[in-house]
Amino acid sequence: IEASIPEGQRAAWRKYSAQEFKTKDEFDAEVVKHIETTLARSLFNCDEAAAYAGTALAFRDRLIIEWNRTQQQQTNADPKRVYYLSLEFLMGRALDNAMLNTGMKDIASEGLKDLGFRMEDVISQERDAALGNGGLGRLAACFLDSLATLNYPAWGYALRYRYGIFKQEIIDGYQVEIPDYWLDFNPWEFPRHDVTVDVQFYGNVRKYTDDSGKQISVWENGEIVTAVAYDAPIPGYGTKTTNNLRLWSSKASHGEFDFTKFNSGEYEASVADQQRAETISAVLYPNDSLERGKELRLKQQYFWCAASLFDIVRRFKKSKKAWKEFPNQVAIQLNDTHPTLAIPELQRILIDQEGLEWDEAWSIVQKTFGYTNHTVLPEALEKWSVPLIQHLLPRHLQIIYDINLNFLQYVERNFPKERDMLSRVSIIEESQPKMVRMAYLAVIGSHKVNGVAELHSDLIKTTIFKDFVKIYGPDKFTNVTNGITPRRWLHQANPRLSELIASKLGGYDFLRDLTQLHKLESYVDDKEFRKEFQEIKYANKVRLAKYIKEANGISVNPSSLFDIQVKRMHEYKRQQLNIFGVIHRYLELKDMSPEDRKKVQPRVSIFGGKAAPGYWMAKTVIHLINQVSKVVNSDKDIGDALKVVFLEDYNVSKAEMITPASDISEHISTAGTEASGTSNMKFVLNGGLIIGTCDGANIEITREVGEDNIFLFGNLSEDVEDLRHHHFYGDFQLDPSLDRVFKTIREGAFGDAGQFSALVNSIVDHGDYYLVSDDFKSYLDTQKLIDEAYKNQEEWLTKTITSVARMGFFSSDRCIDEYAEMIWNVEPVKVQGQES
Ligand code: GL4
Repeated sequence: IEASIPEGQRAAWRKYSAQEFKTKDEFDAEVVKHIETTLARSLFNCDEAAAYAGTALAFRDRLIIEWNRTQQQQTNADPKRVYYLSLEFLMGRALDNAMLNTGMKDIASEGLKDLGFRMEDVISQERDAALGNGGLGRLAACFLDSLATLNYPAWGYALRYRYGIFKQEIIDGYQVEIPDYWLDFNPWEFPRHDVTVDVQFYGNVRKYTDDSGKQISVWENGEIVTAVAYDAPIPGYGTKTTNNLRLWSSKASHGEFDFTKFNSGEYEASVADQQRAETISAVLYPNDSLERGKELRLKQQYFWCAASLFDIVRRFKKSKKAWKEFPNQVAIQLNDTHPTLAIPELQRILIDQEGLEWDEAWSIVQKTFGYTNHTVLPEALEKWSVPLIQHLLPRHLQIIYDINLNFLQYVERNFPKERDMLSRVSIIEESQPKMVRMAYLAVIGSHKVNGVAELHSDLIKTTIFKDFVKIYGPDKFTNVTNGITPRRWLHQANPRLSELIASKLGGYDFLRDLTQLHKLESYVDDKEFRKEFQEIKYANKVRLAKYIKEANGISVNPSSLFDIQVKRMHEYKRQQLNIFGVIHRYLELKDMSPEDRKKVQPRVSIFGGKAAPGYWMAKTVIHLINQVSKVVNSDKDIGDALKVVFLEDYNVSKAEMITPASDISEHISTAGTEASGTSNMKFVLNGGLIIGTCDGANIEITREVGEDNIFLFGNLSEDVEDLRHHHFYGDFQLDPSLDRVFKTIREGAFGDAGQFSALVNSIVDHGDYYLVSDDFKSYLDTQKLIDEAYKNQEEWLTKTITSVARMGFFSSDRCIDEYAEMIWNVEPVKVQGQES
């Protein structure tokens, strides 16, 4: 029964309906009220943490008013909605974003001043919402910002992990992982204890034939875990739309604990059941681009898919439309293969619960889903063992087998001469044990498949999905090059630059249409503009230098060239290439006379990033960087000519401080391995240049900014296979500079050489899979060019300004509009400010 107040009693509601604060005084009143009541504190014990909490609660109230209004108006309009299913949303902090997106930051700053607090101090109290690993999770967060800003009716669905990505500490040069329990105080979520879904696991399938002769399957005797919804409001920038991110939390289906067991004295057993249920949403798996096939991970995936689909179907059913309308009301985007179980789950709902015929149901499923592939790395392609799925999800396994059977029959009919194609494209890999290939299931169950940058989208068509292009034709496969939200990555991270741009472009419209940046090109020769632009970069470097001093105790000169590589630690991203280059630079400096040393371009090499806890090689690279840092920074001969810094615990809020401070950033993956990269876009948008390989979005960045404004180097992706082949047959010569670097490491210049032998040997003896040696010379040559180019500060400045002006393409708004048009077929819904 819909609970609704009868017309006669609505007057009081309208009169007292919650209002957003509009003035500084109203804001202060809200903050003080929350501090004194919600938080039970007072002006006698209000610290910065309490000021943050009060401010956050004031904004939370504001967002929820807009959220309610948005949901109500979207429900009335009943448009097609987008559901973005992602196991990761790397949101970072919410307060600054909420203040900027609602346009209330200035008012809040003034208000906080009245109450005795500084805005920066208050903002920095917030912990990051770190429900993601790296680029894939951050992309999902940028997409939510764009979806709301562009007024698309869209929901994100994910898990409410109790522990997000671990906190990284560096102890004696080694990474140590600390749990990230982030829910202590989280004002941004709304528990919806009334929105729950019971999710089943295990059990068996009973089949019978009903009176009409129809085969019925019943999945029964399973174990039930309850999903509870927690909602986080997502405000758009400069719009009334506030969308929803729904996070599911798991709990035992019978509530707190089992009273029957409890009363009969089995205390431990009753509590154990409860804990086992809660474990499902307890922790984010900390691997980026790596799948490890753990049962709990599969449970997470199904739990989240089942709860989300139940919710989506429930919403659809309220409209009482026919099932064939489902794909006209619902678009579901699969962020990588992690939510692929949603495909057999929707098929199961339609045939087992709603009584549709297989073919009708399957046609609905295919029209509903779109699948985004984010990597071609083989170790990241998800496969689940058949026995595991059989055990955990017996009905889904049957459905997967039926999907596969229909598909293979289709292939056989259409390609009768290509018998060996059948085993290649089968969803089931005939290994021991058999495995379910999730990417194939995702391709078969979706109407569109996209990669995330042009090169990557081409590569998936010629490698992992080659046969599927033949089967379905090329139109099923498309490209949507990634983007970033300019709200967080320019306006919030670099307020001075944003303000300078606004002053020239006549306001902040460019934040909603980033292509307007092109108008900045006419200021490239404007003396005042150039000076201001350069001063902003310098100030951002000073800010980072100050942080480095506080965090690492290292003094760096802000006039040095800041060279930054911050991202997840991974062999394919080649932080090892960077640090070997740093060692080479160090050796060259040592060779020089003190006079010559004074002539070189001083440089600060800055690293940051987490390694997956089980990724030993990545951890070794972190250790090497820290050892090199120790040696170089304390070498009296070197001074300011070279400093090496490893920044601990790289995360979204740190990225906001680091990104605007680069002169050069490194995006140096082995060609063909980085699907897109997104920090490359952030750095250029903030007036830094790139050293990079011809990989991922670097290629499109080059197309936009021009070849003269980027430092590309290294082998091309089409040559990678050949080069690997040569290594395999020992048919290669180690570059002499790299040889010398290795010799220095082996001699113990950076501590016990044994620690680094596997790293060195992977290149010298074990095939150099990531082609570090092949690209080393070209990398060093390009770094030389950079040193030279940086000496001409005027030309450098021209390059950076020109590049910023040409970055309009890389807004995630452009990306979302492409998805909306090519894949989802959805339209924006304009939300009105006042309730009608
Ligand atoms: C990634 C890619 O590695 C990265 O290049 C891309 O930018 C990102 C978003 O599309 O997705 N894929 C995986 S897996 N992790 C990523 O960060």
